[in-house]
Amino acid sequence: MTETAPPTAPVVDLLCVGAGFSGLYAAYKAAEKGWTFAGFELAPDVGGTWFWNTYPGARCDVESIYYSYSFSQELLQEWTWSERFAPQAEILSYINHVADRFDLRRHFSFNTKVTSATWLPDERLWEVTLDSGETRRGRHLLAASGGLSTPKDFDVPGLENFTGTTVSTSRWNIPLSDLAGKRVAVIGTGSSAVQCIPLIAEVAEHLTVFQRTPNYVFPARNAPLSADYVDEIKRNYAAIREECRHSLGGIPDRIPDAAAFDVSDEERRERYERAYVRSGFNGVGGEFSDLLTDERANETAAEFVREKIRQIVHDPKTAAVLEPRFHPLGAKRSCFGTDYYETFNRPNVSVVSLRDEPIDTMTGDSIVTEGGSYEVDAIVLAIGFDAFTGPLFALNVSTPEAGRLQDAWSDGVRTYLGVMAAGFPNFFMIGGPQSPALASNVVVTIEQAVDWIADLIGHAKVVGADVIEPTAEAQDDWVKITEDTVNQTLYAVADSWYRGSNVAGKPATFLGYVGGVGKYRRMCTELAKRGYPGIELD
Ligand code: FAD
Ligand code: N01
Repeated sequence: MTETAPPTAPVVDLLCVGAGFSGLYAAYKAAEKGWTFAGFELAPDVGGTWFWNTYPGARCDVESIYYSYSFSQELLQEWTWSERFAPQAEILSYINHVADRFDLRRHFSFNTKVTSATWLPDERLWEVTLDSGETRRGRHLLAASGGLSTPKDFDVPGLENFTGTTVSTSRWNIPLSDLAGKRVAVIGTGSSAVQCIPLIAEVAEHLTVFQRTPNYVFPARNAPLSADYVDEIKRNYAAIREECRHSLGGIPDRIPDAAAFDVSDEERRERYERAYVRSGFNGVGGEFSDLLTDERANETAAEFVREKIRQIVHDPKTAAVLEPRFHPLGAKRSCFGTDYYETFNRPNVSVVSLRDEPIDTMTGDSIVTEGGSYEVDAIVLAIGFDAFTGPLFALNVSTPEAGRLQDAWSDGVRTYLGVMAAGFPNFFMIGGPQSPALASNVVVTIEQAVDWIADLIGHAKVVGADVIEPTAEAQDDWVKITEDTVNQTLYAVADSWYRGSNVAGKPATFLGYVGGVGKYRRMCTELAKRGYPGIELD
């Protein structure tokens, strides 16, 4: 459905970019409050991440029963997840169901890209320009544009020479059968690659995985959900979701009762074995209290995973290449796969270590590394995203005084609570950089952000203010809190998209708040109760 706005389109309360989990909940909230809302979505339909990422094997790695909205008890009761980790198509069906159930599509213009957003100080309004050239105006601007929605540039040398099939996981547009009987290369070994590699291996004549940094990959242990289990969850859904809201990562906490060296070597090993069977974010990486703060402790868990790889992978040379050695466990996002390491036992699968032989260039039919030449018919790029700032900078958000957001952030991201930015009045980010989104069940972070922003806008209306803007001091304090928090952890020592190091030239800022969604919620709620100190209302 495409809404064409006439030039005289009315000023709305909320302009919103994006129709994924964030934008849809924002539209729901606006309708609940009786506020006018105009949303714009580049894609032809709702879904965001789950519309775009249709590669084979794509599914969530936060359990479905938590990775979904909690704002409606009726919705929780009427939707039934089929698997522990829902596949992409099921999550997309769910999002479509939500859009229909709450009549949210009517608030959005699809196939519509926002190309710029400019603050008009005299009118105290935002004006967005669309790719059609039309403009729309609104009192507040919501960036619901996603943290992982802008694919990273194809920064692989010589790709333009390659004449075979090229497909990226984040914009997958071919049936898997197109790769059947082909010599396929997958470049990258992050979460997307870990999910698609086993399925591509099943159809390809030969699959060569080009790995730069080996990851810690755990068995997802996906399974159908039994009717009894679903009934039990549904009976307790309200309480379970409340627990998620006050947790560390947006899933029920499993608080470790010991540090890694509080227990004997034997007990530690047994506990890792049990955690490995349990899997998930409360698995091996969450077994002891100091795994994300103490390198020696972390190394015990890392070595446990390396041992597993050596047990699973038959060829010792292949196992050695796959063993993660370049960052602590959990410092980059751990991956969850099905038969990932087992796939490297197949006779038609091999791995090339790009640390030993970087890619030099490509020819029409080969990837040429410093160690050799690999003939392939198809290349799958699983190289990730320009996280958080990619989509935000593409919005070209600007004010006459502060200039463009990308200029204000040229030395690194600076936000207030990951929600607002000093110098950019009435501009709000949902699941933005320096919010807990990066290290959480993102839907929990999104719901909290939308609720808090709506309360703040409601408060401003009550006190008769049109303009909401954080002070530079409050923003400095928040940036310091995010830095101090991450610097106490091993997240600080790894190169990853978490800190922008996957994109050439991107300033290094850790892009999340890792103190936990529960603690963050308490801080935000307290600030609201105190009348929003740190935010100027005019
Ligand atoms: P998105 O879903 O990214 O939606 C943003 C939308 O904004 C997109 O549709 C985009 O087209 C649109 N948009 C952006 N810029 C513009 C513009 N200029 N004009 C118009 N439209 C624009 N998180 C978890 O917590 N658990 C998981 O298991 C999990 N799995 C993931 C798996 C994959 C493959 C990926 C890529 C991410 C995963 N995530 C996961 C993170 C996921 O992105 C979030 O959970 C969540 O879907 C984000 O929702 P959103 O609405 O904020 O952003
Ligand atoms: O991307 P990534 P992703 N040449 O950035 C390599 C979520 N997600 O799409 O580590 C060669 O993690 C790069 O190597 P290195 C989740 O939050 C969740 O897989 O930079 N290689 C790395 O191996 C996740 O963290 C799920 O050395 C290049 C890989 O490509 C986030 O999305 C599923 C390269 C990129 O890994 C991103 O995941 C999918 C180059 N030029 C995604 N550039 C779930 O399971 C990059 N690489 C729920």
